[in-house]
Amino acid sequence: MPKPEILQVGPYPEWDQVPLDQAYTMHRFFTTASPASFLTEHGHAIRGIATRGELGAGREMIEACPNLEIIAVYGVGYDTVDLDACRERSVRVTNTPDVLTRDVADLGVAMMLCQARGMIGAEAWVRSGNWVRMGLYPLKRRVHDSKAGVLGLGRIGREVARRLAGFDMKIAYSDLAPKDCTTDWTFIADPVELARHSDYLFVTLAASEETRRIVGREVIEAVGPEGMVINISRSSNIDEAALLDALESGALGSAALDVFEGEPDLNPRFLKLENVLLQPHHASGTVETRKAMGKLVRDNMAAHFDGRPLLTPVL
Ligand code: 8YV
Repeated sequence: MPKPEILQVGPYPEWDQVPLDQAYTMHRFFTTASPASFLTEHGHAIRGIATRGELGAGREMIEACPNLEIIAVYGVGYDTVDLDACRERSVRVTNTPDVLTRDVADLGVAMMLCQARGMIGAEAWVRSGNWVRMGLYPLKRRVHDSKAGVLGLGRIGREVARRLAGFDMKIAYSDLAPKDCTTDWTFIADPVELARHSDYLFVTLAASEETRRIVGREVIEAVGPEGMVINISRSSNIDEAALLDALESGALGSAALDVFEGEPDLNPRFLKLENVLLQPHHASGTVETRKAMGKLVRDNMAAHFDGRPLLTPVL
């Protein structure tokens, strides 16, 4: 039996690449000089697409592979996969939920603490000799006893809230409806109201057309000049132009961001700001979690090609 041919949209670590190369004929799309002519030449042979959360698979790619059966996403987010195109062609889609939840929550909380206490600037204060020359580092804002808003109490939002409760923060959340959770967490349906109520607003929504720019000017300004927005979901959930305006004008106190429009080429306006913590979309980036994500991608693909039920199907 010939090995199934797979279109690989982005690179994987060696520990995933080796077993993938053993089981499949992997076409490294990201190394091709001419993606269009590559798809014309190989598209008909492709039975699977292996992609990453932020890279996805668009309609053009899906339609260029008429014998496509499955798209396996290395990531929990699948907003960059054209699900309509998949449905039209009965293409299965899998993602990697659960295995990354706690790492993403950990980084979100670390980002809040790092930014609130000015840890990046404090490090520079020590290294530059300012501590010796100028004395004590400027005072920063307290985290405990303050109010946290969690926009989207899904798997990741729930783990963020649990951690914040451990920092003695008061928790409120917004979602489509109240969730089954501790009564200490207050449900506030309207995102603007939630923002008004929050010193720290966490954006933990799964991105979709419905959530596009849900954190707009009104929400951002409701967080206010003393508040912070933390985004560990997708940039599309925030109106980035409004966020930049508010950070520049001081209408928003600060932000801590792991995701950006057009990443990794982020808007240069971000680089001039001191009130934003910039992270390179690495919330799931630990060895343990990335190994688990890679295994889940391979297990889903193996299940599909063996005719067994998928482990974590989206479609
Ligand atoms: C990326 C992510 O997939 O889970 C998601 O949705 O965006 C991330 O985990 C990761 O950066 C690997 O590319």
